[in-house]
Amino acid sequence: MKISRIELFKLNIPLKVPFIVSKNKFTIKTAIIIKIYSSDGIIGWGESPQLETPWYISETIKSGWNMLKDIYIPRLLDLKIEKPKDIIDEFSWIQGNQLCLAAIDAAIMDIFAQRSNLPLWKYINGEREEIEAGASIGIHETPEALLETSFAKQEEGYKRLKIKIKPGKDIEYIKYLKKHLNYIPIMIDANSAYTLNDIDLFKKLDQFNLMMIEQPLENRDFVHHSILQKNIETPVCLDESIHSIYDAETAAALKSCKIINIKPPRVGGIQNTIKMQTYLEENNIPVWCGGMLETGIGRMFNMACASLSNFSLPGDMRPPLDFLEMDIVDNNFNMTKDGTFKLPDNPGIGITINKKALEKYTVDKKIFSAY
Ligand code: OSB
Ligand code: MG
Repeated sequence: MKISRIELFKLNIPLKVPFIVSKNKFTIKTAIIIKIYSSDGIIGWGESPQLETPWYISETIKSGWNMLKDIYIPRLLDLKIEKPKDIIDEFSWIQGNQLCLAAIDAAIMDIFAQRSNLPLWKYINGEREEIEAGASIGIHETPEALLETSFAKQEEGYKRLKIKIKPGKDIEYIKYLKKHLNYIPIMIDANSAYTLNDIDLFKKLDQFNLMMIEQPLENRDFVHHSILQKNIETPVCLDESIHSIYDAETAAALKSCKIINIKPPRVGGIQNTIKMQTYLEENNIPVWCGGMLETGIGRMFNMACASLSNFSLPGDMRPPLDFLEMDIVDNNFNMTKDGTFKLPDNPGIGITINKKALEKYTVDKKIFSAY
């Protein structure tokens, strides 16, 4: 198979309400959407959920656009693709830029699943048709405001809440939530806002029986995370620290965490996700699927990955219309009252693009042709 045409769309979609985390405030969702046409007439879609600034990962919407345009796409148009792994091998010399690779990997996997006439989750040997949903909740002005949002999410049926924290908006907020929300499991996410000097705070948080603490310390700081994990009961979960299988191996060897959040884009796509989740399963580290406020395209790929065997904890799965002004797909991500989503049965990733919405939110577009 060769690729005959590629279209890139740079998107800006306003969020319904700002999403605030320790190091950033989101008001718009940025992303690069890729549409790949195979020489045998199949179309695959992918999303690169690039952020505006490099606070979470070193890539940005601008760097991603340039990398795709100048480095990835010219090579892709020259490539003969027999199997999905050819993509991984072709780009294995590139450092970083996993979000770019993830979009290409997604579109290629979409094409190969369609060629096999299988829904993507079955094509990758996913084991569950129903995905358990958790909600990620941003930092609020007051504990009362946080409770109001959290209560609403609990009532919608989510399986767990992930509460963003930062210094000064941590233990008091969690204490207040735990007092008023007594049955939904709660975890917290610090996005690297703390250091080992805060170890007493983390010891105190043990009393709340949190499901886990996500990325308390600096990105790449495997040693300090390991010291922290030895000193607290609550499982540490790594997010930003894990970019590749080598990072997962480091975390396992140093016992830096007990759980890992795999975001398929952050690790370079579905094929790398499969490899990582299997390695972690063999090492008794369960995983769950994180999100980057994706559109329906990226969200559907995440859900397909969440069907894999080691994704045994609820992931960040708020449906796109819960946070985006409008989605660019027509699929309704209808969550059941008990907090699950059913994966689609149609071949490939199973989305229907809303062309009008895609056009409306596109701020830049580029077309590449092989001939
Ligand atoms: O730390 O998990 C994070 C969004 C962008 C970047 C980092 C993170 C997040 C989220 C959003 O928490 C979760 C979601 O997509 O629902
Ligand atoms: Mg996180």
